[in-house]
Amino acid sequence: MTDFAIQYGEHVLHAHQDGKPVVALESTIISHGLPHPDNLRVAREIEQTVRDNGAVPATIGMIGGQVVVGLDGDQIEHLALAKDVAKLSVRDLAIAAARRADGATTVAATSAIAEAAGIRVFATGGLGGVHREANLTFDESADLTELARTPIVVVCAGVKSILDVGATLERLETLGVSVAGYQTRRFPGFFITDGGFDVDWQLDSPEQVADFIAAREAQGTSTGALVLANPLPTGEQLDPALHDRTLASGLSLLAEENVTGKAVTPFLLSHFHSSTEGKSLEVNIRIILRNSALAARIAAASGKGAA
Ligand code: PSU
Ligand code: MN
Repeated sequence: MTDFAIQYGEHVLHAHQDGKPVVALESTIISHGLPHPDNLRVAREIEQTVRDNGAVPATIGMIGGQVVVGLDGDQIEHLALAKDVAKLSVRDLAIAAARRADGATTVAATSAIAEAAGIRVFATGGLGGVHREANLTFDESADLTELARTPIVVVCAGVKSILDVGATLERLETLGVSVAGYQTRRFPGFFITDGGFDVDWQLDSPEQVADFIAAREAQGTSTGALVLANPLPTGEQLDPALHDRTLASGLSLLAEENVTGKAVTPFLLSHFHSSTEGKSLEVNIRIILRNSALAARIAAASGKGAA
């Protein structure tokens, strides 16, 4: 009989024992969000950035049906380079385990696993959300519903601009997910600094975010996550005109090639990376590294990265 319980990497076990802060990291970004071979290099840089900012990285994924919190170097390399890595949302986790699959976890699955592992802070690039024309396709990422029931802090650059940002913000409100800008009231659009919408709250320091975590626990009134939106400085964003052109061509290709379901996000990201001559990739990498650094500082400030 296989033991399906969550396995922990040694560095994460040690962090738990020593009471060191831990930051959860997802693996879908690595296997499906970034092109080979940059993805492996970036996965390592993300972990190093977390360490440089005072926390222990726990990259989460599935190896041979086993959920691992704190993949080791070889396991990360495997998920980055292997061809048959499944994209796992929460609903896929147990099926993939039964199939002894290798899989990369989305924001939804990573959040659920991190919460089960007592990790309070999670860094990613951009959330999934409500897709454009979702009124016809019903395509809304399970990231949103999972964040409604998982008390974790997700540091991200808003939602990907390939989505309907306004509709996603509305859904986050309905679902009771807390949303705050980091040092801003403008909600970012991932590749671009300003996604076109205000948010109600702004948090200004890792200590303020740590206070949010303490207050939510003390109040006991919310089961939802905090989406902490950390925009790129305008000088580092993807040129908005290039962004809009690329998005338009990506959306028509999507329709032409009839891409649907969980293939949509990887398809559009890869279209961006190939048709901007690597510019969007550079921006994507900067986003992830900045979010990882901030998440590490939050985990350190809260002293509750590991419960
Ligand atoms: N953000 C990125 N790159 C990605 C993703 C987000 O910068 O690859 C992934 C995340 O894992 C997110 C998922 O949870 O895309 C959302 O996919 P979907 O829209 O199919 O739920
Ligand atoms: Mn979807």
